[in-house]
Amino acid sequence: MRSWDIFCNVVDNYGDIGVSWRLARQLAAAHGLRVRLWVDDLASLAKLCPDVVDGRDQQHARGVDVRWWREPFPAVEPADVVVEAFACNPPANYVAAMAARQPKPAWINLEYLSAEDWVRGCHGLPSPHPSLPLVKHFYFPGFVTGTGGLLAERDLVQARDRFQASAQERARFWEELGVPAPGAGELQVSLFCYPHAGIAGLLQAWAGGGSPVRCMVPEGTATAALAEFFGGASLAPGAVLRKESLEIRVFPFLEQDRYDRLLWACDLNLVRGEDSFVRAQWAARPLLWHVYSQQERAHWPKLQAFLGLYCQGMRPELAAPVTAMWQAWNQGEAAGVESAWAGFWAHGPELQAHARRWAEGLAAPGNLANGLAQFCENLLK
Ligand code: TRH
Repeated sequence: MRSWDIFCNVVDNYGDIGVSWRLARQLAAAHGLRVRLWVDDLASLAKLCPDVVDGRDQQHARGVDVRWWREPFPAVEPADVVVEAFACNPPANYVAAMAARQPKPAWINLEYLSAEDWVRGCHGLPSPHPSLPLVKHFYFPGFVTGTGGLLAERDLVQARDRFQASAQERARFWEELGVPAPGAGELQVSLFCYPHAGIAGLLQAWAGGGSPVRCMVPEGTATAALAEFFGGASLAPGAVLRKESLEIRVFPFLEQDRYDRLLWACDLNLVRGEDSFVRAQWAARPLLWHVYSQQERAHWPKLQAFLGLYCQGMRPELAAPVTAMWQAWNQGEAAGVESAWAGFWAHGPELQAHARRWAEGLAAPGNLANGLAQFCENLLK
């Protein structure tokens, strides 16, 4: 049985550990691999998986050997395959042990997701170490053939379809969350985004729109905008805030699989970064993406590249309001967001049909964990 070491340095937020945790679980569950996940911030992982206890050097969770990555890094035998998530640089003594090992491990840098064209040209490329007899390979997730594809549990599509088709499963989900099931005709939204002024525009559009909107917000999200809109009301988990046709429900950060189900249960998901963005696409429901902002607007081409793919084959009358809404949301100005909303959601049913078709195409470039496991097997031959 092959052994894998995955290294994850939590830079900020939950995306780095969100992706690493998903990959680790999938490799262990679907491929029967021995997976060690080295993470330098166990508290972040504990948010996604409450079984994990902060401050423990070693523990097992969901089939994964979870290790606290801290200095001095222990002298351990490197695994057959070493994955560094997002160029996080494994510790120097570990890399030296990789160079001394026979046979040498397969070494992968798992990169960030982007729909940009250049990704295909860089996926799988080798990068020899400047001084050690080691070669690292770049592995890029992506939406198109020629990239590494997306992470997805083997039964994801079946589980999602079952959930979405079963009133009973959905009712149980809401009950476990301690939230009443959505009322008839109520638009059910989840909101996970970075702080920005545009949120106020959406709250205004929902409150004044005349038809009921229930918005589920994880604790700690959009706090400034919510506090201002609701006049300093409590935003603790469990809080319910109401204004005209809008109801906000603040929920405690959910365990990762449960959050996935929330996305399946909503009519529209506002997501951000990388992992929730991908999961909202797998949910086969309309989405609105808040891209992780980078210096010199380096994130804008990422947004445009994804929109280009997502809108392919859409009627221009649909592509225009989708593009307008996504751009307004990412520009983050309240007035622009508020005025884009009505035009966007007027196409709700068509957006739903498109989201379903889009989700059906997501498997085309192949499952990331499967492809990565095969890629590494080939390197180890
Ligand atoms: O937290 P993020 O903003 O992460 C970001 C991005 O990945 C960004 O690209 C990266 O550069 C930066 O981190 C460092 O958004 P993301 O990627 O969606 O990660 C959130 C994770 O949290 C995802 O795995 C879903 C999970 N999650 C839960 O498990 N429960 C919850 O209740 C919520 C709201 C999220």
